[in-house]
Amino acid sequence: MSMPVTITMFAIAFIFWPTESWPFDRTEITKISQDVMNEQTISMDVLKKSFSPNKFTLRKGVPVKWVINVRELNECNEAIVIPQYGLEIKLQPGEQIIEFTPTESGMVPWSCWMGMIPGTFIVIDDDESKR
Ligand SMILES: [Cu+2]
Repeated sequence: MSMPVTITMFAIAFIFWPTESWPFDRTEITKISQDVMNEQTISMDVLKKSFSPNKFTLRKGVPVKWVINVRELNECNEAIVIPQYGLEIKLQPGEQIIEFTPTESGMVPWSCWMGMIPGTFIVIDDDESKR
């Protein structure tokens, strides 16, 4: 089989290959990597006297999944307030996921509902993190 014939056959196979079954579907690959770029997940344990960790750096404009693992629930830590976002999160034992998108850069303090156990989000511009 001469080279030009082989190339032609491959070209024909490529043209008639059903798009759905083509293993290297470019649109699918692009979609997955965009999803990774377009969300940020943070995890935190709720303990008797602390949130651990209690300081997170977030990228502005990127949806956040805040995985809260409540291990030692009590009257003090049963709710988290984020005044700047107007959020009050009631906690239950076990894992819960809070989703939000920070729209402004800067410091966002939060705490237990009594203000005794503190925490902070540091929201940075996406441009800053690329530099
Ligand atoms: Cu408290």
